[in-house]
Amino acid sequence: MRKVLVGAALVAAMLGLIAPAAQAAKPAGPTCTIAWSGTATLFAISTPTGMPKPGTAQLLVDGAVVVTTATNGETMVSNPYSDYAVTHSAFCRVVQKAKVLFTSATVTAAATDETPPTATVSSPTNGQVVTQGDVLLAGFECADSGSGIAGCQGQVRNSAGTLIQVVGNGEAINTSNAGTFMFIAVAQDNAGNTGQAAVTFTVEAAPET
Ligand SMILES: [Ca+2]
Repeated sequence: MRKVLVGAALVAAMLGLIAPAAQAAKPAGPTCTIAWSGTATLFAISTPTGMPKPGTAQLLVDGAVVVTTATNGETMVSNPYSDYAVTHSAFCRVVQKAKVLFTSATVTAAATDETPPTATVSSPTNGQVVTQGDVLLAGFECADSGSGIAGCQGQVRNSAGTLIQVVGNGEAINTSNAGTFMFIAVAQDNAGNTGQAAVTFTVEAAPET
């Protein structure tokens, strides 16, 4: 009986010792999380909870540190990642005095470009009138801030919309036939998005001699 009491007392004493220790668990260490936005190829780090000072949350893309500054609770976004041809990997980590305290899970994804390219036409000008046989050079260009331009084509279409000539920038537009035409610059980026710009021009019949 005495031993049992001693044992119970010991258990109670142990609980008394253990319980305060469990309640005083270490505060959550610094963490960072990472997400892939998908459309703009952005990575973000958010809320390194309890981040000590001095310390920084770092974002690494394809093994290279691309963001090194963060304060507690700050969201960090990398520069748009421009290589759309490969799958990228990224993770974040919290570093304090050159020691890595926390490393997040790695996220892998392919960059996507959902922004269409732009096209502009400088020649012909909209509404321009030329005479049959005149020299009329095509002037147009395409631009894309995401995956880059894959194609940039000048198209001459008749009033019914039928394609009658494909021309490159600086090349001559066929003016041998009278009529009203559309000139369309068609841009395509490396992600398959397209954009275009169109003008109309008229070829008047040459005066009879
Ligand atoms: Ca684009």
